[in-house]
Amino acid sequence: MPYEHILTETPAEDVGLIRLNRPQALNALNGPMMLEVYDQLEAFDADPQIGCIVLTGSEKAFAAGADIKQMAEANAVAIMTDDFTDWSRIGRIGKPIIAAVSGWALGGGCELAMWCDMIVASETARFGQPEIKLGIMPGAGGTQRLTRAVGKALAMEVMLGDRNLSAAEALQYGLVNRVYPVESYLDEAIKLGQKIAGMPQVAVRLIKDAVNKAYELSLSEALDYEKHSFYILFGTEDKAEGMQAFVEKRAPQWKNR
Ligand code: CO8
Repeated sequence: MPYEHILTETPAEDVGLIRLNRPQALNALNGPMMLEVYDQLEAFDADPQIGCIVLTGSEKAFAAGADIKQMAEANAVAIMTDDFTDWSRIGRIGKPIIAAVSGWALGGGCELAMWCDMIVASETARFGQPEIKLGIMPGAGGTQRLTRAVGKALAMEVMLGDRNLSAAEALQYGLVNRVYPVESYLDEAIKLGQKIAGMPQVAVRLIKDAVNKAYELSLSEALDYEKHSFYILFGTEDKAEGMQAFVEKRAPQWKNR
């Protein structure tokens, strides 16, 4: 099905790429665009050839936030019932998602990057949550995810004082994984995606899931969750192959089962 607001490709046979594509609005996020993003994330998640997904925008803007022109018309009930507001479909994607961020990642754009599992940034990336200047606040996870990533003091300043973080600051405070020149950040994100896609995929899924549990469960519950996932991997062909390959001093051939 052709999309209107995103572009998709497979730059490597095992990496799926989604590009936000509303350049006239700096990739401002609206309901139809988010539905396309969810649909394509789910399509890549269901595709056995794909091991990792990269979500990107343009060099100028990952996304400059939710579409203010659309939100300007909305009342409380409209915003509550709009497709736009339920981002939980992103949280149900089993494969790792890497955000490749250049330029503006503001408001919902910063939140969308933080829904992803890792962030690779260009040197020009700028992260911020300027919702307060519109009389609102972050609504897609910003108050929680930014705080957990960079700490309370800085998160307060970003959200209350409209302070954007440069790529270097985002790296320093642990919001992003890596920073590259604008010419290479997307290629580097795809290369990281290929590296992950080359790992045994059952373990990849269970590790992603267990790391995310660090945000949702108590430590003892999360440690139990990890242990049970660890036991499950002992029933996989990849566990047998990985250990046999180590003993035989050869590269493993993953079956992803
Ligand atoms: N929404 C709609 N249109 C936008 C947006 C946006 N967020 N950002 C930029 N645009 C449009 C501009 O209106 C302009 O269009 P036009 O040419 O038709 O006037 C075009 O993009 C280019 O923008 P600028 O001319 O402003 O470009 P500049 O380079 O001068 O400035 C900025 C770039 C600084 C990024 C500036 O555009 C800006 O401040 N944008 C708004 C940033 C913002 O406030 N973002 C937060 C929005 S609120 C939000 O994201 C809440 C998320 C809640 C999710 C909740 C789900 C439950």
